[in-house]
Amino acid sequence: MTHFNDKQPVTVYIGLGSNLEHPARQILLARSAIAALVGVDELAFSSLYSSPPMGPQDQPDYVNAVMAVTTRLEPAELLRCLQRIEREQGRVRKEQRWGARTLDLDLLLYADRQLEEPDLIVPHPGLVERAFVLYPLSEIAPDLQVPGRGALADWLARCPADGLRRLA
Ligand code: ROI
Repeated sequence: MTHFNDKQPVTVYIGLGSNLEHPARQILLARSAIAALVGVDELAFSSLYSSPPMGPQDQPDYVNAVMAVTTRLEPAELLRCLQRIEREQGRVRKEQRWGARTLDLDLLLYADRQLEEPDLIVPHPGLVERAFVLYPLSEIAPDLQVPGRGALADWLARCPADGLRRLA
């Protein structure tokens, strides 16, 4: 069953990351899969960025990007769709915390909502601290206010690029 809001579509930001099985290809495949979801429309897509791994260093560099969509899906339902896309692209949950993965899709922001469900915290807790999220997000939404956390631009100004590189 698909649950649509009765209201106007809302804007949502999704973080994409991959460091296995041709990461850039994984990110672009995921972009198409998200844009093809019923009740979801793509608004913007950042450049692709290469970033050194946060967490264990014995894994390849990541490719990261951020996508903006409008949707009528409720947060929990959008999350389920994103998790299905992760699985379809071969995501296997491994033993190691913060290990390599073919695809990671994070629900970063959902309209101006703040959610604290067991399986879904929005805004995403890492958003304001991670260069690989802040830089691509700022590229497509420079004037964003992060609910409960203030202006995105202020977080960006305090965040070193940390080896992040925008890919051609
Ligand atoms: N590191 C980088 N650079 N990019 C990611 O997307 C990313 N995702 C993760 C962990 C393992 C924490 N490290 C990451 O989940």
